[in-house]
Amino acid sequence: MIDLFVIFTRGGFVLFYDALIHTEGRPIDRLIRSVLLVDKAGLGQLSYGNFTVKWTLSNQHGLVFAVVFPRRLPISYANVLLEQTKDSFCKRFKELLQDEYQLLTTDFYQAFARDFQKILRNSEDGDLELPQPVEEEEKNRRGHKKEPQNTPIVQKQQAGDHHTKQEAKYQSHSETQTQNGTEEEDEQERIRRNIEKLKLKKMKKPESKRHDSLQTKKDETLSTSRGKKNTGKLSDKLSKQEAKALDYSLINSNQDEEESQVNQKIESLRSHFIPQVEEDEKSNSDSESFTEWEKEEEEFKGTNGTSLERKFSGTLLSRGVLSFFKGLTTKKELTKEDLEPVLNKFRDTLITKNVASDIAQRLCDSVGLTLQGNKLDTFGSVSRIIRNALEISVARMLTPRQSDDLVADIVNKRRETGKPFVIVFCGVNGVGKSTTLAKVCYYLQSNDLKVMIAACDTFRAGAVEQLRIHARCLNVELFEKGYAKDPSSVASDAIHYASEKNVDVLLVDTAGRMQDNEPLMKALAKLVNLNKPDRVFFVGEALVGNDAVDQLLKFNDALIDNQNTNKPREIDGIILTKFDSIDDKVGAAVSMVYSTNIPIVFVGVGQTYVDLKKMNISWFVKALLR
Ligand SMILES: Nc1nc2c(ncn2[C@@H]2O[C@H](COP(=O)(O)OP(=O)(O)O)[C@@H](O)[C@H]2O)c(=O)[nH]1
Ligand SMILES: [Mg+2]
Repeated sequence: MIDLFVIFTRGGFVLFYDALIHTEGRPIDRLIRSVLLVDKAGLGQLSYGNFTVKWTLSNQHGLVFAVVFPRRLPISYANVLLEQTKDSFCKRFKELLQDEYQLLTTDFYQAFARDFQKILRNSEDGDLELPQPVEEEEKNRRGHKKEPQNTPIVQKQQAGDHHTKQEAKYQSHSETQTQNGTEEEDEQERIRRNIEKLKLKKMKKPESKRHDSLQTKKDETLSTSRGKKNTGKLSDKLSKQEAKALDYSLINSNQDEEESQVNQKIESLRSHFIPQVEEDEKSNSDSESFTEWEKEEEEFKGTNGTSLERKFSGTLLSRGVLSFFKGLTTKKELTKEDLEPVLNKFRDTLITKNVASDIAQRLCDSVGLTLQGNKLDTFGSVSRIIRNALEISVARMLTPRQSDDLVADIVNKRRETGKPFVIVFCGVNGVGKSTTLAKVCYYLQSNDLKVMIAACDTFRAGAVEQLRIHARCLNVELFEKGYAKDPSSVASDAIHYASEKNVDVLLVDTAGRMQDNEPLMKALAKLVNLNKPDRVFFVGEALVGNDAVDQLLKFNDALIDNQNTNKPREIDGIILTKFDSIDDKVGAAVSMVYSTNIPIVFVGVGQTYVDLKKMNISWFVKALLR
């Protein structure tokens, strides 16, 4: 028995609707958001909550036909029902479907309702299909966990509002800043008193003495120069410097002399992490780092198709994958058979770039569905249409939802609640969590935000010391309680302390853990559950290929499974590190986004603080389709 059948245009205009029950959780919204808007129509089916949705498309008329049924009671005739309904609907309204949807009045609706009931009864009696295997259902479930929010029509309106809201946020941020400026002295005094109190408290514990020295360079201004990469091997130098700088005996023997030695070491480390540039190179390198990437991202924000098409109709893809499609005829509607050989080549290319083979197949199915049924000669040259379809598909896959404006969100929260914005970094050992946290700190400082770091990797020896060095190089305060403490309570104390100190953003470092280490995953879920951070970022290595996909899926699942709530927090964003060493093998990144719908927020491209980039779609598209 079906719960719902709906026919709607790709623009979100509902043409026919037959509902037997109220489908809790709005599975059709889910279909639109998680599948159609991100070009995953090739999936054909998704399971969400208690429901399964199956669909078919009419590319010729730009229509979607979808049926919803209970997940636990799969119907075997869904495909027959969909295809027969599509056939009947398109035949009956052939003329009107050319361009006049609005003429589909109640009469048409009622006439079709009778047809539909007939098709439904026949399909139920026919019982022609085999149910889908359980594993497939489960796979679909894992790939689609985000909550639906609204229909495409509503989404368009929201996208329009977005810009003005952002402007308002920034405006009010600068107002807050000016106001803060006048209260600066009081604030400094309060900070000084708090530090004194904290010092007294910490004196009782020998290991916490280092924490105090953080304040000694408080008034030093942080160099914000960016640009030229330091090509020297940082990791070697770092470990030696680290070892010396972290020698506690230095501090206890002769305070003043040792303090100045430590400061010198920190100075030299700082110059590694924040490479200096010549004055005349500064302006160029500034625009090269964050702003250029942001500009490109901005162009992608208008996902109504036009800006994407304009962007891609030009220079990209004159060779590579596009050349596979050269032989396609222009005179008739493209069929599955026409497309099959070229899509097979496309799939093989994707696999060579580390896209998991099942995902490569699904991407090809999506592209195929977009092209199938189109008469290419009516729109322009074959190559242009195909190029656009490919590029738009890939771009949509990599932007599963509107990416965040992190800085604006931070400013907004500060303005509305006065509380610090909390970001938790998690991931497997050695992937670059702490380094990435330091890079994000530098990025946020460059945006005039006051940042604090919380050392919640209370597990791995040296983790707190490593963060101390970063904190000193970045000239930010580190909240730490040493080792063997419960990380969730350290985070909770850090949040209170950051609130007191009027911090804008608190960055929480966590211990690395393998995705299948249950106790450690439980501890992470506890930290998230208890502290309700504003963002949970998963840090993964681009280098490890498809293992990163497995890590991400398991982290996300473990996070959900270990929270005792109906609305569990999930991973909000991915930061992919070591992108500087993967050439064009960007497939793992694509697979990660495709299988989870979680966006890539930043990519790490080196070991210094300036080596952090926002997700650059056009770079991905080029690498993937080269
Ligand atoms: N080449 C390169 N190395 C990186 C990048 N991010 C981090 N690393 C290096 O990876 C190593 C491990 O980083 P760390 O932050 O300690 O990892 P954690 O154990 O996850 O906290 C360090 O040597 C970092 O310098 C990156 O984007 N590119
Ligand atoms: Mg670490």
